[in-house]
Amino acid sequence: MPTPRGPRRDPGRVLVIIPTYNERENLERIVARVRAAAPAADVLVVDDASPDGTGELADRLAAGDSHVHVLHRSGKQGLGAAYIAGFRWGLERDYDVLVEMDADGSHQPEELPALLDALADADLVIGARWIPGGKVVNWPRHREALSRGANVYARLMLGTPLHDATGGYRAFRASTLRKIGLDGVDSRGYCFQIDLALRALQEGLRVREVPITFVEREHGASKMSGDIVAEAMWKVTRWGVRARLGRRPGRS
Ligand SMILES: Nc1nc2c(ncn2[C@@H]2O[C@H](COP(=O)(O)OP(=O)(O)O)[C@@H](O)[C@H]2O)c(=O)[nH]1
Ligand SMILES: [Mg+2]
Repeated sequence: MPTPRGPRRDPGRVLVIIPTYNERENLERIVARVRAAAPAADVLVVDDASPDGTGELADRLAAGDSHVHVLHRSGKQGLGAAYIAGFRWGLERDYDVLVEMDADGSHQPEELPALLDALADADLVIGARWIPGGKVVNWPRHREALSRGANVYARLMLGTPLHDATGGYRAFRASTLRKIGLDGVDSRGYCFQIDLALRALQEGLRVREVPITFVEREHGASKMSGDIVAEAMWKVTRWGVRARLGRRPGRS
């Protein structure tokens, strides 16, 4: 049986946003995989002036393919800020769906059609590792324990139904991003993902998790650090405490 290509239902115009910081060894392959898995989608690489030349490589890929675009930023400002800039770029150009995807191959483009299909009856779809059918490949034990633990903590503290609120493989309807508003979002790495999911839930939007297989990067190094983990723990705790005091959580 031939491999099905693209989503079963037409999701409208799709923009896959790929933030990059020193991903020269990964970029060409991930863009090619996205183009093969979802040929109708456009790609936006958001590069923070990577010293390794990722931005120039992105320009070369864009020059050879009208579906590929590049947004250059002046310096490393974090994953959350890169996504906000990418979302704004896409909303200004009237895309219907905005997808978050890492450059390092952890989020498999071949699973994108399943995320887009799930968006048919959801406003935000999160590719989830910690639900039945979800997996991680090549993750050290300590990383898995940290991610699972952080997600249990966030779920209990915030009272959400989510099992992978830190997951960064996501499809948003444009209307979802417009509704939650991007102006007040200042969270960075993992907290950025929790923050957006929480805002969507607070707006009464439909957030669905679909299982994915997350594959740890083979090339390059992770940019996440201890203070990004600490930010997530601290903010989740603060939001949870505020919610218990009857105030609206999710805002700084
Ligand atoms: N533009 C931009 N991209 C970033 C930044 N920090 C991380 N990224 C990208 O975000 C994605 C996820 O980062 P990664 O280091 O793989 O995080 P991990 O998977 O949690 O270890 C990768 O594509 C990174 O290149 C940043 O400050 N700016
Ligand atoms: Mg990664």
